[in-house]
Formats: sequence, C-alpha cells, structure tokens
Amino acid sequence: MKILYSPASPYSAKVRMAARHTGLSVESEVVKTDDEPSLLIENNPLGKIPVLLQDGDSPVFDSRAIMQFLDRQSGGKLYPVDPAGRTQAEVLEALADGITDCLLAHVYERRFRPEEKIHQPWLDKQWSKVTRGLAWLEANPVSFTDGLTGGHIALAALTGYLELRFAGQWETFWPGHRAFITEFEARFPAYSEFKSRG
Ligand SMILES: N[C@@H](CCC(=O)N[C@@H](CS)C(=O)NCC(=O)O)C(=O)O
Repeated sequence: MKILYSPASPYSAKVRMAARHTGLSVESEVVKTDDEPSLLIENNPLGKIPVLLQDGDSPVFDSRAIMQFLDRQSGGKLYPVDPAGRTQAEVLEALADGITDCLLAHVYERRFRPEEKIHQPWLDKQWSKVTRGLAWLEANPVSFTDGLTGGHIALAALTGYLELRFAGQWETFWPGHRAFITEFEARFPAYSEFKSRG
C-alpha cells in the first residue's frame, strides 16, 4: 500500500500517522496537487490528497475513508470496539477535520484569489467556526481512556497545521492544546516526524 501525500497537508498527516500507529506496511509518495499529476487524477478524480493506493485493488479516498479502511485492515487498531467509544472517537475526528476544512478555506482564499477578490466576511465566518471549535475543545477536554484513537490522531494533525499556518493566532482559544500534545506524544513519539511542515 502507498499513500499519496504532501508534507504540509493535515489530512495526509492524519492518515500517515494512523498507518504508522496500526503497524501496517504503508509507503508514502509526495505529489503536488497543483500540478494535477496523472498518478493523482487517475486515482482520485477530485485531485485531492491523501489517496491510498493498493496493489490490484481500488484506490481509497478521502482521509476518513482511509482511516476506516486502515482500521479494518489492522483488526480495529484505530477506533474503539464499544459503540459509545467509537462514536466519541469519530465525532472528535469530525470536529478536528471540520476545523481543518475551515483553515484550508482560509489558506485557499488567500492563495488562489486575487487580492481584490478576497472576501473578508467569508474568512471571518470560517475563522469563527475555528475559534468556536477550539473553545469546544477547551470546554470538553479530550480523554484518552480508550487509548489512542483516530480522533486523537486527527486532532494532533490539526494542531500541527495550526502551528504551521496560523502561529500566534489560535493558541489562546485552546490553551489545553499543550497538555493534549504532551499526552499524544507520550503515546505516539513519532509525532514530530509526521506533523505538517511547509
Ligand atoms: N475531505 C478531504 C479533504 C482533502 C483535501 O482537501 N486535501 C487538500 C490538501 S490538505 C488538497 O488535496 N487540496 C488540493 C485541492 O483541493 O485541489 C479529506 O479528508 O481527505
């Protein structure tokens, strides 16, 4: 198996960390989405990463489908078996990914639109979702009672992306992020190897 990714991509960081955590043998290959290489487009018509390629079988995208796939392949190493714990992990992942979606909307608005067409109210709306999401995390501290889950991995991937692209702008909304990362790194020491880098 191989994951197409880019070093800055938070969703890619999530699935690559998850693959490492499961112990499955998964290679990685960097692709540049802006160039729309055929390897990417032929395996994901949306032209987005991450994509997981399997020998002689269909590609898997997007990141949440990959997470569920890796969980099945590894006999359940990413999500708790008990329904309540599993739902909690999946909702945490949905929150982390949802905040990441808003951050990406910010980055793309500024990267792909000419300066005079950047729509500040749209950016403000996305940012309010980000800060509400971070405040939610502060009010509802993440628990590790079920061990490390796909939810924690998604949240660590989000944190790495916040550090990379939004340094100095988000930390006060979720002061608990330090305790979370300390606990996460204790359970996944390779974090710094995988988190988003520009
Ligand atoms: N919902 C998708 C989002 C994937 C996504 O937006 N990836 C970004 C990189 S972080 C991308 O490929 N952007 C290029 C594009 O949208 O053309 C997932 O979870 O995999």
